[in-house]
Amino acid sequence: MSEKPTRNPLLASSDFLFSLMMLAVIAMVVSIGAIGIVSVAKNGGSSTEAAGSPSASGSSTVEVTLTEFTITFSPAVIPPGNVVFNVHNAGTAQHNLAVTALNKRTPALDAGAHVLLDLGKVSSDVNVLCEIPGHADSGMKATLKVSADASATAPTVAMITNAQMDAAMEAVVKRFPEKTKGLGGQELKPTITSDGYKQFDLTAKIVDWEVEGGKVVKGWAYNGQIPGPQLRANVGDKIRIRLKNELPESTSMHLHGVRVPNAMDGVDPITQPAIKPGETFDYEFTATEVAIGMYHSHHNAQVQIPNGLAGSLIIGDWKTSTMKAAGSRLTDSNGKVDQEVVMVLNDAGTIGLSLNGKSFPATAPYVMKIGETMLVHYYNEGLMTHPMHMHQPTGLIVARDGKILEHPFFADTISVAPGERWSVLYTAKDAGVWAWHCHILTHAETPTGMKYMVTAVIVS
Ligand SMILES: [Cu+2]
Repeated sequence: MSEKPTRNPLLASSDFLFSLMMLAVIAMVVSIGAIGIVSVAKNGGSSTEAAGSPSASGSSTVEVTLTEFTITFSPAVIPPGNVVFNVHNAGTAQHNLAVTALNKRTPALDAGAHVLLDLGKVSSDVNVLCEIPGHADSGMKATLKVSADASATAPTVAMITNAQMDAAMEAVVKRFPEKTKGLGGQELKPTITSDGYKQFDLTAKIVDWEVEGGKVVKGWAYNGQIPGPQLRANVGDKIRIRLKNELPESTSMHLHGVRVPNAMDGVDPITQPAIKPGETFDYEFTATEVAIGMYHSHHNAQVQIPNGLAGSLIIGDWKTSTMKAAGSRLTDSNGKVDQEVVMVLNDAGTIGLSLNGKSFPATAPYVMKIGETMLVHYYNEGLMTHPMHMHQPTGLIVARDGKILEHPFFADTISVAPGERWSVLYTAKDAGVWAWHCHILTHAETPTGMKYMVTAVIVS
């Protein structure tokens, strides 16, 4: 049941002050740590002997990216000296990285894993490979050039032939839309309680979440879904969201963009105590205004939200209000909204770059007929801005953060910053399969094909 201990406002504010003091202490510790790292790097550099090239001294950090089945370096050429590999498995299968001549290797890395591999001092070319059986023969071997006249800005050279690249790109598109286990953002019907509430029961728990085919991560989910279930209500409804915490750590839930009493704002330890593992908390309020609301964690949120603890709470009839706001601007439309879609953007945590918890080719395609209009609510639950671009048709932006714009405007690329919601009407005009993606290119494309924040609109 609901936990609503009487709060001493003084105690609450002293808790708050204590939190601020702790933040200041943490900030100091972090900056001291950073100074330590810088001095270590300098020491490492000063011990380098670069025969014949007194200027080519120092430490090199090389980004090493593993995919199926290539290994790429950035930079591709380095000067002699101490070398640290920052190894990232950007593929979907397990890989490792080995420098057999130096007897150095990483453990087998799951998809998405990052690990540092310190090679020590290096004076000649470094041969690397993946030791997972069959992977080196499929292309996962490469050579890092070590040259006294290397510049730190040497461009990345992809260790992949043009034919391999084309084949990989075609293969990934053929997988779309890839079937994966788990579908986020499904509408959750409320229970009508005897005391007149629309009650939504949510349980926060860590689950196995398949981001794309074969890539299963530990997702932090509401009711096993990423994003969490879609909650819908009307102005005037009494709403109760009963949150049970089955996570290994405390949580709380903020109702972002929804007008609620302060005690229901979900910001522990200010407006409520943290919901500890095993505990349940009731968020109760009467919906007084329409909203394109988010519900998401407000506790260790930089981890809990990107890992999956976020969903949508929509109050009101947005199909009608947005079409009214469009006025006569959508000249090719049949005059009504045919489908309403929430698209949750994410870029961090265990889920990573994704649309509604999935990475291309496992993202969901959308289907429209010419003359139909789709209302899209973009939600950004990530850590960076994403310029979302549908190849066609041009979008009419009608609302921001659940407020109808006085002057809706057309745009084909709409930047959605963290925390923002933008509501956009798209009327289908031309048949075809139209790409729809984030326009930060590294969020949409790789040397082995389209990936991450990409889907398509199929118009007929
Ligand atoms: Cu992006």
